[in-house]
Amino acid sequence: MNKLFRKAALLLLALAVLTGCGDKAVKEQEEINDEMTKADEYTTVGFSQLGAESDWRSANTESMLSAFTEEEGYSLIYKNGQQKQSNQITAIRTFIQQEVDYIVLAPATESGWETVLEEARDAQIPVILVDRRVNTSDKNLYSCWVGSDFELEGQKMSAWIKAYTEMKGIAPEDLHIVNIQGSIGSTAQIGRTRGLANAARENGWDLCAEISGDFTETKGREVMAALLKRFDDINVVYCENDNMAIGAIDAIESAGGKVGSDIKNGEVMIVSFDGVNETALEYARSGKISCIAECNPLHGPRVRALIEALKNGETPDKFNYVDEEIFSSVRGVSWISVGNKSYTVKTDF
Ligand code: GYE
Repeated sequence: MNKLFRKAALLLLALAVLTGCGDKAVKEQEEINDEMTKADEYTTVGFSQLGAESDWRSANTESMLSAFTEEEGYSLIYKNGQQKQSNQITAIRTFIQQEVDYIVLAPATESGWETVLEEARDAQIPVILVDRRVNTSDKNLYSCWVGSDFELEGQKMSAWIKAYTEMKGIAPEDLHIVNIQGSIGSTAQIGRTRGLANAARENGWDLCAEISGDFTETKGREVMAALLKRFDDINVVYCENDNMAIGAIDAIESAGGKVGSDIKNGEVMIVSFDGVNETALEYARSGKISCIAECNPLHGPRVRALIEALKNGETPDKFNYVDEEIFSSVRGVSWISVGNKSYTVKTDF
């Protein structure tokens, strides 16, 4: 039905254009023809990406763009929210007007989505969440979600810090940790922050500061420089993504400090999340970054599989978690455990 209306509207537009003249009219006519063919032949998906703040995000966008191709039977409308929820809300409203078949949302923060998701539901367009989540009280405002267990990532990292420092005989109260957080209110920040904060409380670590670096290298550098002025005993920097870790390392080195895992001899230990950026992986191989908790960005085919399931009338699982690893080239900790599960620390990455 929706498609019929759209076709009628497009035909009316086509008539209007045909009564015009010149190159512009011809071009517009071509675009309309194109849109009509696509609406008929392909499954249309509107994808609201939150921004382009990190290498993780670029890899995620790339994965989505290459999963939803015309060869696969899809016409993807991609909108970059430029880190602003208001842009994402506008994008979703545009998708609703365009009568897309599915909406995929990678939300910037968890709150503030009720109204627009209700609008999508009223228009009977299923919404699939990818990466971060929304915290609507009505979970039926979206069909399903796929992404990482961010708190588990934080717990794994904390378990690694605990195992490593215990092995080195460093007393818990001698760990002076700062957390350079991701964008406040995003699921990735909330989970990773909670993982560390709980571990700090349980182990008696000194968590000196938690401050956001918005997941960007520039802010990571700025925030670290400011922290170095405020505290003179920081020996662990927990960066909630690799881009901020790169910035923080730069700030520490520029201030004359040395990064590495030799805390007892004055090195500042850097740990981070993602494992996507090549420089960060190189730093992890050479020891500038002591440990990285992997966060997998390749969700395109996973989201496509969820949409395929919905198209076939199936009900996919509501929450779909991806498996992730932990990388470190620092010797001595070959596995860690969280709850009753253990994870091998990958040294070859
Ligand atoms: O870790 C970070 C990005 O939400 C998992 O967002 C994502 C996070 C990722 O900017 O690099």
